[in-house]
Amino acid sequence: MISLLDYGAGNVRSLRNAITHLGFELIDIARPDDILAAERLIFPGVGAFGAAMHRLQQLGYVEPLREYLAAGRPFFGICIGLQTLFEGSEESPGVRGLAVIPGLVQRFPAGALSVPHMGWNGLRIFRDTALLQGTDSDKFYFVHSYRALHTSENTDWVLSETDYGSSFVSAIQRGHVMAVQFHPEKSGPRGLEVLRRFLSGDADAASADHQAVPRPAEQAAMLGKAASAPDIRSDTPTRFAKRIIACLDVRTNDTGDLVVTKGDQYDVREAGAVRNLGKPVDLARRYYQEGADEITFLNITAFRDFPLADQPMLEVLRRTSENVFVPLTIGGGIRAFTDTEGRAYSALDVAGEYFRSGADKISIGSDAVSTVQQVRALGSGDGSSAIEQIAELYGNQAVVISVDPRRVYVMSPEHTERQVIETSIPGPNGESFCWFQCTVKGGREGSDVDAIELARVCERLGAGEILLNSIDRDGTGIGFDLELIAAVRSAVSIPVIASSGAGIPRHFSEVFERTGVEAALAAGIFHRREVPIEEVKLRLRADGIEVREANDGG
Ligand code: 1PR
Repeated sequence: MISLLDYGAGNVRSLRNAITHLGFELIDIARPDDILAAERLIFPGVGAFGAAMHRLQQLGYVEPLREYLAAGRPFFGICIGLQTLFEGSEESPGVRGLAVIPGLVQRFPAGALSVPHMGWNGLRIFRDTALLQGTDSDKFYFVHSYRALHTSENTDWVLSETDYGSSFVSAIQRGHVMAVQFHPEKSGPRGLEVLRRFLSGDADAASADHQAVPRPAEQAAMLGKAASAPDIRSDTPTRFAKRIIACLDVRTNDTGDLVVTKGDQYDVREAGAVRNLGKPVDLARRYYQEGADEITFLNITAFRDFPLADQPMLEVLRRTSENVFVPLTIGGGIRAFTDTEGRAYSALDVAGEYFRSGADKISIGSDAVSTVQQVRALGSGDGSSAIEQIAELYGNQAVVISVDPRRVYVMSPEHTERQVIETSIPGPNGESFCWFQCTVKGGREGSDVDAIELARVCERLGAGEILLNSIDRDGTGIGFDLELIAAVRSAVSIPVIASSGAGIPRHFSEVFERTGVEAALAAGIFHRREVPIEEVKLRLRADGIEVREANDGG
């Protein structure tokens, strides 16, 4: 029996699904006594370090947890569940962690690499353990802005490090107490196997220097003692992979079925009818098996109706998360709403329902444009926007901004106040300058906001990633709009997903080589089976671009 310590923030549904999928039964910790009564305890920390510790304090869980850990009983922490084992974190100064492991968790420094560290990376394994045995060449899904560092004082705990700029602690184990910075429940079959080893007890006794967690006195002594040399297995740096994302534009067709559709420059109708390219749950499952690193659903007509009334869409998410174990993003209609009976819902209510149904990230389109217009008028954010509220509660990494820009050509930069680029693709009247106008409601309306301003402001408000479409390129198959993508990529330090226009595998290499984006997304070529995901990854690998093995799907 597995006990789950879920304090109700973020998407724990995937972890529940993963545990059930692996054939284990699960009970929830509902009161402090349940912790000491647990046989095996799993702690998927979610959200910010301080919020997690406050919640544990409020619930009276801190002392029983410390006691459980001090007794060296089976424990598995995930992400913040690893970080809270340390003494504290720069994320929440003054908040004490569980302090089982010496050291402070620190933010990734600003620099060439985007923060959060979001995507698939490897493990450099230090000790021979059953938990991570044979995973040297595998990749796992990480998403975090803070990380624990390996020091001489905590070296006895460190199982593996991962490199992102510099190296950080990606897994720890001492006796039956273990934790990982990555998300095994989002890391495909390889991640599920790591989870299974904990759940089954196979990982318990396998550490070469298998020891119980030290009692506080021993711990104090240990803090002062010289570090023992780690049993280093490899000194090859781990390599962060570029992500390939399959996107499913979903809407109800004219006969009332929820279908995956695909537009040409956002027009999804052919001979008057909505194109039907398949069923959302089946297609998502297929892309998981074919090696997609992430799946995105866009509810493309959600701007018309109240999205929480759209139960089939929520059902799609619930069913997909039962057997798709890579990150899921959902977009469409995330904004405040008043229903026909006058009941008001906040964007947080809408997002919360998506997270509870299995989404790891939500994507905000039209509402981001009005937010930027408001911020312009006010001079700064006032905490009331969907972006700020969702990022505050669920973390920046959970908020993606979906941008739907189209080119607006001008004769010279003086002809507009927007951020203009000089373009190598001249306009209809020979113009050699353009700006990228953000549209709303699925490209139906323009705005006075340009894509660069939008990306910058949303990053400031707390967004964790930009999904950058292009109406000009959508469905054309002629390649990504490299000028647009390079301009937005260089304007922000959060990850950017290039989208729209992929036609052949080489387009993916090109967008990574020429713009430095972290991920590339495609729809049409995958839906029509013109280019399998595996072929894209083979091309990328041949061009020297790091990717996760395409056949890792399960
Ligand atoms: O504005 O918050 O309700 O969100 C609506 C979301 O729906 C936005 O993310 C918007 O991009 C999306 N959307 C709205 N209408 C359409 C449409 O196509 N009529 N789809 C639409 C956007 C673009 C990509 C597409 C890529 C790759 N689709 O998702 O998958 O362009 O396509 P390709 O590889 O075939 O070229 P809100």
